[in-house]
Amino acid sequence: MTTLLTADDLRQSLAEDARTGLSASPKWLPPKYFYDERGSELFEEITRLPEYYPTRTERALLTERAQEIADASDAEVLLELGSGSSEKTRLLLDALDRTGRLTTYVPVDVSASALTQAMDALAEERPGLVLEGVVADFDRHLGQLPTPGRRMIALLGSTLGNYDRPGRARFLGSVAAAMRPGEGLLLGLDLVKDPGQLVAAYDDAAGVTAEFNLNALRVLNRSLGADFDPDGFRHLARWNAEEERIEMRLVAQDPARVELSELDLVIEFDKGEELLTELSCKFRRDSVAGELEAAGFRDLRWWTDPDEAYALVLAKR
Ligand code: AVJ
Repeated sequence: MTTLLTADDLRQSLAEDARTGLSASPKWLPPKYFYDERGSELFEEITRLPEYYPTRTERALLTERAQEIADASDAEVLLELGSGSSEKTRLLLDALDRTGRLTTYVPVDVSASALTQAMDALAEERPGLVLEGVVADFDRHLGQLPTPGRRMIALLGSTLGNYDRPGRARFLGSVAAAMRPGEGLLLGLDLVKDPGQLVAAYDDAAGVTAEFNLNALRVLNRSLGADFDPDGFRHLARWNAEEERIEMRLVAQDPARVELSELDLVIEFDKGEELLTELSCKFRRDSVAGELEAAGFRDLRWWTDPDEAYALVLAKR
């Protein structure tokens, strides 16, 4: 396993982002710090909720289309950004295996523990597969990722939706810059649909998403010596129709004063003040095609389920 991002680097970038975001108005935090051990568990739980259709829709699509995707990609290497538990990856690995060209799987994640777990399981299941895990932050290390053959780079789970439009242009531009001609980018994307269904997916009846959102405060408490009282905040998921995205926030139930001892920072919340913790942008075929082409991708292929809830897109560099 290669480490481009140590636990200390991650803490350092959390410190910088928390200082910037919590001092801003309105206040915000980037979602990548949700995924500590508890956060990753809660996210896995979210993917099994009845309201949260993206994971199971993506899995069904992959089950049906993995072979077409693998054939079209012509890849020798699957590099997966934000691989997490590498659960859906197996469908792609099986299909790539059947092309006879697959040699290597490169899972990339900010969580060393998630990577180790996923790689241990895969090593056992697939003795012939070379595993080159990389602990990295794909906002920083795209240019340093391994190229042990022609790659298909996968970003599944609609993770691209965490970026706003300018963020996506920057991200897709860096991905394109890190790729060789003929390599493929596979994106899983959640599509624009009925707002009621979208809000339900981010505000489930069992309250798991609320716990996931509030866990961000626990991460700050532990990593930065903060003293947030999670009980003093409420989970909010709102559909922003203009920007076509779900916005997750935490709302202060009362005025609050929070000390972040390791940042030497005190922040104040008014009653009702909101902290933006996550954007989850939803996509349309035409705008995705435009954004990919603008970033330097070509030969787009698009697969969707019968309800057009979710899409897989393969683009070539
Ligand atoms: C992993 C970022 C794609 O936006 O749907 C799920 C995270 N947040 N429920 C998403 C998430 C709340 C998820 N992504």
